[in-house]
Amino acid sequence: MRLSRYFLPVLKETPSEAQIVSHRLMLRAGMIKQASAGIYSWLPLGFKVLRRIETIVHEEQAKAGHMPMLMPTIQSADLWRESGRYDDYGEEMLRIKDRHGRDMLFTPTAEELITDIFRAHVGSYKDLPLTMYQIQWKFRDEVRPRFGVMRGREFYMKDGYNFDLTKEDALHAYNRHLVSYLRTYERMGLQAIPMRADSGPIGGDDTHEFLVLAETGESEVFYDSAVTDLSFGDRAIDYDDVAQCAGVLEEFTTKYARTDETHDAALFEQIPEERRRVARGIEVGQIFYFGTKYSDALGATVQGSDGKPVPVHMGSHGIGVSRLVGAIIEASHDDNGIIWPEGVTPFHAGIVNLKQGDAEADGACEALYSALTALGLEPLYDDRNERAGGKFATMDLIGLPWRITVGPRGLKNGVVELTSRRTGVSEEMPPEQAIERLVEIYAPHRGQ
Ligand code: 5CA
Repeated sequence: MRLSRYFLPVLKETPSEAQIVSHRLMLRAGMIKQASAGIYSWLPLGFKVLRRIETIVHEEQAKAGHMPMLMPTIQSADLWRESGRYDDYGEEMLRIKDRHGRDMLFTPTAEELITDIFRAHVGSYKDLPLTMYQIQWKFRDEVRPRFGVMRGREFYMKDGYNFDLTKEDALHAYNRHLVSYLRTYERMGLQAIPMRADSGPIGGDDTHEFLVLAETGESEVFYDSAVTDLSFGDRAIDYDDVAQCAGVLEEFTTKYARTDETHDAALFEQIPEERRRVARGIEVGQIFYFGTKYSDALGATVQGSDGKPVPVHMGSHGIGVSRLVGAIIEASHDDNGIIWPEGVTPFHAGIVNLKQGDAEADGACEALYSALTALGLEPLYDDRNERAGGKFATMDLIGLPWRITVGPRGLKNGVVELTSRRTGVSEEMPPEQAIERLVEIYAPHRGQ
C-alpha cells in the first residue's frame, strides 16, 4: 500500500475524550472513529488489525477441531424467554420491536440460539462431541461504555459452544479451550494469564478469565508472580489427548491467580511475600463450563446408548476480538506511539523515502516495494512529499515493527537502513539483505 493513496486520518492533537493510552493512540493513528457512545467505525488501519486478530483466532480454533459458523445478530425474544434470560439480562440487553410488534433483541451472546440449533438437529450421543463457534458482533448496553473499543457497547467477539455427553467430556472441552486460548494470545504477542473468575450472567461452576496485565485494566487481580514465568511456546499439542490438555491446564492454573471477585485473602497470604502481586488486568477472554443449565432449560437432549434421553453438558468460550486491539496497544507502546507485535501488525514494514522525487531513491523504494509484495509481505510505502521527520513520526505512531529507510546518501554506498520500532536500533545493509531479514522475521507468523 502507498501512503499517498491510503486513508489514514492521523490526528496531531491528543483527543481530549480519551482517558487511556490505547484509546488515544487508536484515534490518533486513524484506526477508529466513534459513531456514537461505545460504537465505532473501523477505519482501514484499525480494520486490518482486527482482521489479523480474527485470522489468528480462526487458525487456532481450527487446530483445536472447532467448527466456524455464523448466527444472526438480531434474535427473537422467544428463545430468551424460554431460558429465563430475557428478564435476567436487564438493561444491558438492547430490545427491539419489528414492524409486527414482535420482540427482538440484538445478541449479547448466543447460548440460546446455538442450543436451539442443536436441539433441532442433533439426536444421538453418536453425534457428540461437538464444538462450534462464531466471530460475530455483539451488543451490550453497558452503563459506562469507555476506553474506546475496550468497553464498547457494540463489540466483536468470538463465542464458542461445546456439547458433550458427559461432564468428563465437557471438562476436556474446557481444558482444550484453555490450551488453545493460551496459544492464541501468545501468537498475538500477549501474555494472558488464566485466572479463576466469577461466572456472572452466563452461569456455571467452572470459569477462568484470561487477563493481560496493564495499569489501565478494569479488573483488580491478585497473583503469584511465578505465573508470569509460564509460557506455552511452540510445544506440540494433541487436542484430542485428554491427559495432555489436563496437564497444561494444571500447569497454568495451579498457582494462585484470581480476579477480585474470587480473591481469597487467606490463600493469598500463603504465597511467599516476595511473590505476591496485586495489579490490574484487562479481560481478553473467558471460558465456562456450565453443565446442563441451558440444555435443561431448552430441552436439548440426545439419546444415550441405552436409548434414554440425556441432557447434554455444555460450555461456552469467548474471546474479546475487538477489545484485543486495545489490549495489545496497552501492553505494547511507547511515548511515540503503538508498537505492534509481528503477529498482528497491519503492515509488515514501512518504507520511508527520504527524498521523494529523487530518481534513485524513488527507484530503490519501488524495487523494495515490489520485492516484498512478491514475497507475500505487505509493505506500507510512505511516498508522500513530506519532510523525513514527519514521515518518521507517522511510522512511529502507527507502530509498524520494522522500517526501511531509503535515502540518496545510503544508496551511494549500496545500503538502506532497517530499524526496529521496539528497540530503535538501526542497521545499514543492502536492500536484498533487508528483504531477507524481513522474510526470516515473519516466517513464524505466517500461514499457521
Ligand atoms: N457467552 C460467553 C462466552 S462465549 C460470554 O459472553 N462471555 S463474556 O461475557 O465473558 O464475553 C467474552 C469476552 O468478550 C470477554 O472476555 C471480553 O474480552 C469481551 N467483552 C465483553 N464485554 C465487552 C465489551 N463491552 N466491550 C468489548 N469487549 C467485551
